[in-house]
Amino acid sequence: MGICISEQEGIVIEGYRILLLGGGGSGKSTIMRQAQNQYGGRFTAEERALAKKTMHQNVCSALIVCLEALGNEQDELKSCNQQSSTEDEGKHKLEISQDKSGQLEDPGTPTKDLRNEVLQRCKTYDAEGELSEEMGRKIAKVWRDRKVRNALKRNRQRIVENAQFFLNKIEAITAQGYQCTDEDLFRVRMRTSGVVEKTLKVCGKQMTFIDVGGQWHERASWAAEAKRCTHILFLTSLADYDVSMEEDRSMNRLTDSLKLFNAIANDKTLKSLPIITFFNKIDVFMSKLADDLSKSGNKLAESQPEYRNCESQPEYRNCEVFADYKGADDAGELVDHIQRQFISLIKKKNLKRKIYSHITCAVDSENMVKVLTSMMDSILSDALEGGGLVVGDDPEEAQMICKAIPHRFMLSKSGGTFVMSEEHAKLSRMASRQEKALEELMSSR
Ligand SMILES: Nc1nc2c(ncn2[C@@H]2O[C@H](COP(=O)(O)OP(=O)(O)O)[C@@H](O)[C@H]2O)c(=O)[nH]1
Ligand SMILES: [Mg+2]
Repeated sequence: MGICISEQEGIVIEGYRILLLGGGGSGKSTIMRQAQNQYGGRFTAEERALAKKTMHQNVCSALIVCLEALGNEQDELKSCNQQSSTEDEGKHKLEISQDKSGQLEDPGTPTKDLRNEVLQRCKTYDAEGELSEEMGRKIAKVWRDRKVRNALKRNRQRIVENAQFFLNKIEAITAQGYQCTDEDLFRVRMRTSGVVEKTLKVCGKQMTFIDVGGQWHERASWAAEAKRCTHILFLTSLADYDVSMEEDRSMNRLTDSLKLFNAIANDKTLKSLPIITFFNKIDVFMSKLADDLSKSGNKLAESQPEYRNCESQPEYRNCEVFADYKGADDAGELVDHIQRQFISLIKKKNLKRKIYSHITCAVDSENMVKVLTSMMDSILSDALEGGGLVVGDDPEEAQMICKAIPHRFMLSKSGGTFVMSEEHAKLSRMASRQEKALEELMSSR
């Protein structure tokens, strides 16, 4: 297929044009980089050099939040600990006072002076600079401090997800001559402004990915871009259930994403465009949830004494998306619920459109190879008829899991790909149709 005629306004579109939509930080640019890596060439030296500086900047922003918060958090902990038993009280008070005076708590724990020095350097970091090897060593020392790590954990809503990944190898990434790896490029947070296009050749076909900024002020340009596209790739971060919007702190990011999806999926002018949805950041979701569940109730106290008496319900229950949720504190059920909330928004009259859905981890190349291959096959084959059909990459396995747990939405163990089906009998027909379609596709290549 060389030319597509858009049904909207008779606009002639060359090849396939996939518009990436979703809130800021949902993973659009990362998916684009994964597609580039899979179907385009290797990342250039310039891209790697830019990523290195941005990586250092990510580290600095994370440390600013975490080191500044450390003092405040210790005050909060103090009041929390005041309610604890007399025996514990003494112990925790001692810990706090030792830290406040800047004394060494354990051998190897950095002094307050070193933390301040690192904080000052982070505050003066500018986009043109790089962190020196010496500063890398100092940061490493600060990062080894359990208090600093805990502060990062507690403030993760305000810190880019992968800061921890970079901090864990801070000495390597600040070493002279360090070259960014592919994984660094997937994990670095670079904010997109305006519209970025990348045209790749997939099985001899031209595929253009259009990446746009996800912040509110950037969204005005989306409608114009959508008119020139053949597919929408919508991204939601599963991990956003406890994160608020930068633009409006009272708005939860997952709720905003749901509203955005509603507007896009039911927009009259876009109704002919198939939608591919990626429920992304499954890795962050899983680790956040595990933390969230262990903190709530009293379970937490065993492993983290500072939370003793800080009893609370799991954070996800405060998110509007879970307002009617009656299920268990179970990752599979929760992800299932999120997907239902999104897919059920598609109005009946729009159900004829094709919807493809995947659970993804955009920083995991292995997962992305599978998901992107499946997505490209779906786009290229165009042979899968029937409204609301969602295709996984491993029908046999999905079938098996569906039989075992008769949910409407199923998570495939292999690639994290989602298969949607009313019941497994239908899924089985669907799977054999898919296999046939893929066979035809392969033989026509
Ligand atoms: N751990 C993890 N990080 C992710 C995932 N997807 C994206 N990220 C990170 O989230 C940050 C924001 O991603 P980005 O693609 O820039 O979001 P965009 O604003 O939608 O373009 C980057 O640091 C990415 O590396 C994921 O599935 N897992
Ligand atoms: Mg972006």
